[in-house]
Amino acid sequence: MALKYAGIELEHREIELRNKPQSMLLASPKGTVPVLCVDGLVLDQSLDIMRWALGKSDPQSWRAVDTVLSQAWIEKNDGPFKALLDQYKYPNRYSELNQEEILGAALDLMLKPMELALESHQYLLGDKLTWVDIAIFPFIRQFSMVNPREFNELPFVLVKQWLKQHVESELFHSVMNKHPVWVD
Ligand SMILES: N[C@@H](CCC(=O)N[C@@H](CS)C(=O)NCC(=O)O)C(=O)O
Repeated sequence: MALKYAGIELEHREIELRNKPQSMLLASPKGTVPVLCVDGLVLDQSLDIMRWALGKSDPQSWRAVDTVLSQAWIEKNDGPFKALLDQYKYPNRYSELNQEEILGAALDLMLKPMELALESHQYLLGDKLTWVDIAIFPFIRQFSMVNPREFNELPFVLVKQWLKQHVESELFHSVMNKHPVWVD
């Protein structure tokens, strides 16, 4: 989304995680997506790719607010919330864990604080959309899709509204089309 927003033209190589092409592993042996190869650089962390793209162009000032608070949201999302999301998404891999406790922990950690933040402003950091909303909403979308009925019954009206806005955005739709799988 950040690359599209910044108007970066790129060659998109869709890969199969089960069958990673050699060219990808040569560029980035860590073997995760996304990977951006540009200007002789290999960026293989989503946030680095976002930062690079916004450094090139940031027409609606997604970076206007870049504070300790932004870092705190991102660290909480990418660390403990991502771990809980995986446990909630793949209960078979974590059969020793209690699903209700995982859900409760995820709500306390992320959804409740988000609802509180959205009570005082439209976006996570204020009344302006920032890169933090864009970096976090795909995780909340995944969370909402694990058990949509359970998610719909949660008392977080504002988080649901916020999520809906992002999922229905033109920008999100414009990057969600399918690509043929790249073969070296
Ligand atoms: N912190 C990395 C995480 C990247 C990551 O773990 N990507 C997953 C897919 S969402 C992946 O490529 N996993 C490798 C695999 O499943 O083989 C980032 O934000 O770029």
